[in-house]
Amino acid sequence: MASKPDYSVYLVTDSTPAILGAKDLPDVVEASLRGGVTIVQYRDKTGSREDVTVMASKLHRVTQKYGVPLLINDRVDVAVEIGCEGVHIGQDDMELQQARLLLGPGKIIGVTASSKDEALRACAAGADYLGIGTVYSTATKKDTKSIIGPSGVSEILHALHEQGHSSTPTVCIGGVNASNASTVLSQSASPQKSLDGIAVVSAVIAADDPAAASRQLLSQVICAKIPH
Ligand code: TZP
Ligand code: MG
Repeated sequence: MASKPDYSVYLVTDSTPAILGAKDLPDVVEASLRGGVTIVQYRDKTGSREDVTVMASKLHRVTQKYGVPLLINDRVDVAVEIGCEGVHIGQDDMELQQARLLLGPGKIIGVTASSKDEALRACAAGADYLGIGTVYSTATKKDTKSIIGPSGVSEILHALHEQGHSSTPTVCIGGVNASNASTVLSQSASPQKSLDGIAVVSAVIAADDPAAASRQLLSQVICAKIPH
């Protein structure tokens, strides 16, 4: 999987009954991949190391079938153990340089940023992409530090451009779904830099038909990327 990752529709998983329901996570992830999800982050805040490692391996087998990268949230050790494509770390997680050392070369390291400072610091430290948010308040993550709205995303994109980080890919996260994706993408864009994609949890994981939900999101991202 040496080609550049496609961040268009970035699925972040959630294994809690409130969002996943009684469904099987690998089945839901496979359906989302059939629908066109382009990158997957396995996020499990509560599972034991062993359980997370077992699930991560299952998910990796699924994502590999579709040639899509699998990233692990927080747990760099699990990513190292299963040999997946990378990790996503927040502001309170392991330092990026240490994650890079543990993962070795060629792996994807993404960082969450909710402000210009956080975004610029992550880029300076060598982040491969940024997850910008929280855009809208969401029941999926109740401890969000700040709700920045599309205008906050746009300010961060502008700062990235100004500081020479135009080429760092960005997705936004938080409350994004099929009914607001087009608006988020257009309103978040700064004149010189647009988002590369949208990151979603419940819009796909909680959907009755995750494949159809993913397809709908992908078509919105593709439409937003057409110059007009
Ligand atoms: N980080 C910021 S908001 C969020 C994460 C992981 C959850 C987004 O969930 P949803 O269901 O797409 O609003
Ligand atoms: Mg984290």
